[in-house]
Amino acid sequence: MEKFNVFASRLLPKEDYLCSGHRACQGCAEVLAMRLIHKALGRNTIVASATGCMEIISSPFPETAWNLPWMHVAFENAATVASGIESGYKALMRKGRIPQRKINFIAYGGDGATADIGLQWVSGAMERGHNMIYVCYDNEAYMNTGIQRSSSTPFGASTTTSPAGRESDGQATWKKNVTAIMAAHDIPYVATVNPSYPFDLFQKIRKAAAVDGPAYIHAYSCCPTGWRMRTDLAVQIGRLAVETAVAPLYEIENGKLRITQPIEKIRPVRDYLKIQGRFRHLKDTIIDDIETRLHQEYRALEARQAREQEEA
Ligand SMILES: Cc1ncc(C[n+]2csc(CCOP(=O)(O)OP(=O)(O)O)c2C)c(N)n1
Ligand SMILES: [Mg+2]
Repeated sequence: MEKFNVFASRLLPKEDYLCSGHRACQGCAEVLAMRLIHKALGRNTIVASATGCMEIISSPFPETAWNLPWMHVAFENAATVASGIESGYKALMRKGRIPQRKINFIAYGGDGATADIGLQWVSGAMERGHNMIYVCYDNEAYMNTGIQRSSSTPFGASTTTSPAGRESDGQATWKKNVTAIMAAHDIPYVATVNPSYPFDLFQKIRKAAAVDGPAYIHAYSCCPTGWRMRTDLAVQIGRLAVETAVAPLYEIENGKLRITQPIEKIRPVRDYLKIQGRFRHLKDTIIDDIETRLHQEYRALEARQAREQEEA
């Protein structure tokens, strides 16, 4: 994609199921990811959405931006509701009350809903083997309630509950690896996606919909409001996140890991951090620690991929 001048909107389906007129902030990558996901899934889709930015901006009563069956559920249990809808449809089809057909059952949660408050519910739905997709929109904080830190907030980021100042360098813990936790459930498909790589995203969502059983998708999504960055850099920062190994793109299909956007030479993480106000306070020594850790994590992904290719 670097080498070609691709106009993505010509190559992707025209239909939109999340329509214009919603109230997302300028430069919101979450809403872009969501729109692309629904282009990939098509019409036969039912959505259960946890509370969070994506629910708030798309369904202010009495309006809705959804052109699909869509249900707002409590913060923690979108996965449970989607799994119940899936089971209900399965029973109705088995009893011949409705015709057999392929329906995509999707649950959405932000990083707060997924990594913290709904973690056990997502785990339960994945473990029970429902034929559904759970998508976590990771904007790395509780954004719609005012930028509070979550366990998915990266080390060093300043948020309203991990503020940088004289006594603190921002978030003091390393980002929880929810993708790895979900992969540990041994489900058929797990992948990371990023709306700055629309074709990669598109293919992964199609795969997630095609597998028989649960799929987990972790969508890296920048939030210019919470990350204190320029809104016109939203797509660029997604590419920087991949090139600096902040958010590598990979999939784990039936237990086998494949890096879908391999990095030849990892870019300095400073290129990524310096355009975000939430990292403005970071000293060089802390940036070096962050970089060391990111490189270790990326090398571990490469090593796993190589080991599994050898075993195959
Ligand atoms: C049990 C419960 N606790 C807290 C809230 C208040 N609340 C609603 S949305 C939200 C933040 C959501 O954060 P996240 O899941 O990361 O989604 P984002 O807004 O960042 O997209 C909070 C704390 C709630 N609705 N229910
Ligand atoms: Mg969030």
